[in-house]
Order: sequence, then structure tokens, then C-alpha cells
Amino acid sequence: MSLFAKSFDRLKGALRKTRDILFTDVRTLFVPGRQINEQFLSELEERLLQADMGVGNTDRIIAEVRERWRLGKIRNADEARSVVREQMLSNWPPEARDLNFAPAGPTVILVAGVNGAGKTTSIAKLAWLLKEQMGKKVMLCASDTFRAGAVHQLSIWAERIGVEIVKHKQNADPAAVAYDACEAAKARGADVLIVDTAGRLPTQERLIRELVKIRDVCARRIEGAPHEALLVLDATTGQNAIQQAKVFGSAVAVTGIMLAKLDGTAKGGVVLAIRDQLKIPVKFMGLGETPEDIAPFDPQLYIKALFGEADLTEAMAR
Ligand SMILES: Nc1nc2c(ncn2[C@@H]2O[C@H](COP(=O)(O)OP(=O)(O)OP(=O)(O)O)[C@@H](O)[C@H]2O)c(=O)[nH]1
Ligand SMILES: [Mg+2]
Repeated sequence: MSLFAKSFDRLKGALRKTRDILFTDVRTLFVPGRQINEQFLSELEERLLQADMGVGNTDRIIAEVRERWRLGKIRNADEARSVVREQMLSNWPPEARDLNFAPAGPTVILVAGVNGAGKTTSIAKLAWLLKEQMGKKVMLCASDTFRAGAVHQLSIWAERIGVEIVKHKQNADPAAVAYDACEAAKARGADVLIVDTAGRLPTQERLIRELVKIRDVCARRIEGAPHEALLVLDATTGQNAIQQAKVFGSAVAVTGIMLAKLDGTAKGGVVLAIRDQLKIPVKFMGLGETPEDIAPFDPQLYIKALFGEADLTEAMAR
């Protein structure tokens, strides 16, 4: 089975809770043969909001269903479902979702996000994907020197995945760790250096200041670095994640989002809210707690998985 086929299966499993909210509770919303009426539309609207698609998306989808119903083009719940699907698939901007690799020398991926969002676990997933699926030589940088146990946690992942790590003691200057890691990445011929950062410092200003410092150190040591600044967002926080993205996005030029914990939530619709409200592509999804629980984001596959569709031809073909 190809990686895409496997990650499609994982994705389907992860989106189960969101799917339940949206579609599979047939006893109520999508009773076979149920006719569209105002009551149906308001129930559908409620489901879309519960799945955290955002007010804008929800309004647009409901307006489209209502309009086609009014024109007599659709009549029953099943037809409404197709319109929802079609609307969710439309409006994706042409955006680059592949990782941006340095043309030569190490690629630096800076990883940021609030505490507990899933940064360190996401780094383990990326390291696994890059090493095992793409054959890259990966190195980790433990620049979260603030939280007790953070360096240790990253070291355990490094050992498990079998990649190198550059670390200092707790409370060391995170930018100094980044400096050493950049030098080590160059000296040891690493293809990719992934930098873990703190999610919490005494103040948010300090958190952002440290991030900018780390970024600047990388930029001075390695040309074009960081080649990616990935923001890890916790999908279970739904719309709050979007607020976080705005704060980080204005401080460091975020190039992509890794949406973690999609498996633990019914708020999987937040992917569509992100599409509408942020100009940052979702590049990866976190689907569990092990390194293999990662899937590159692709709108088509996401929507197929969300609708519980079994057709894997597209996934297999990749
Ligand atoms: N179910 C699930 N749990 C996840 C996922 N990603 C991370 N977690 C869990 O979320 C918790 C926090 O993850 P971390 O990776 O430590 O988060 P962090 O952002 O590095 O946290 P701090 O370093 O404290 O800021 C851990 O218990 C992880 O196992 C995911 O995709 N799915
Ligand atoms: Mg961490």
C-alpha cells in the first residue's frame, strides 16, 4: 500500500468525529428521502457550525443549498449533501503545499506554536516522514530550553526515529542552540534541520522575541533559512487556532500550518475556516500520537475522507 493510501485510511479514521457531526447521524439530519425545508436547512447550518467551518463558509454553503432548492434543482437531503460536498471542494486557492527545500545545503524548518499545540510531536512526525519516506538526513534542534523536560522529550523522539539532535542544557539561550545546530547541520551534511521552539515563556512578547531571534540566527548561518516556518495549530481548539495563527503570522512569516490532533476532534471543518480566514496553506495534518500519524494535506483527499468515501484510486495513483 502506498504512503498516500495508508495516510488516506488514517485520515478517514481521524475525521470520524467530524463526519459523525456532519453527516452520519442519519436518524436526524440525513434520513433517506427526507425533503429539504427550512427546518432541514437550519439543522444543516447547525452541523456545519459545530464542525467549526466558520460562519462565512457556513453562510455561503447554506445560501447555495437554499438557492438551488428554491429554483427546484434539488429536493432531498441527499442532493443537499452533494451540494455541500461540491461547495467544500470549491474555492481552494492555488497554493504550494509541498515543503520548500533549499536548492543546496540544509533546509531549515522552524516550528512554532502555543504550548501544548503539538509542536514536538509534529516534529517527530515530520522527521519520520522526511527520513523514512523521502530518504533525507534529518537533524533536530532543541530550542525549547524553557519548559522542563522539553529537551529530553525531543531527545527521546530523535533516538526513536534515529536522527541526530543538537541540544544544550535547560534554560540555555535558544538562539545559541539554533546557532550550533545550523553549524552542525552544515558540517555533518544534514538535508533538513527541524527547530523545536518554546510554546510558553513568561510573556507572549518574550516568546515572539525569542522566535524572531532564532529565526534571525538561522538566516545568518544558512542562506534562505528558515525555508519553512511551520505553525502548529491544535485542531481541537477550532476557531481559537485561527486567532493564534494571526498572532504568530504577524511576528514570523509563517509559510505553512501543521494542523495537529485532527483525530481527537469533531472540529475538523476548521480546515475550511483556515482556508477562508488565513492566507497560509495547511501543509500537513496530525492524526495521532505516533510519528507515522501524519498526512500531507490535500483538499480532495480531505473531503473524500470527510465524506467517508472508499474510492482510493486517486490516493493510490500518487
Ligand atoms: N491525538 C493526538 N494527540 C496529539 C497529536 N499531536 C500531539 N498530540 C499530543 O498533544 C500533547 C502535546 O504535544 P506536544 O508535541 O508535546 O506539544 P508541544 O506544542 O510541543 O507542547 P509544549 O512543548 O509544551 O509547548 C501530547 O500529549 C501529544 O501526544 C495528534 O495529532 N493527535
Ligand atoms: Mg514541545
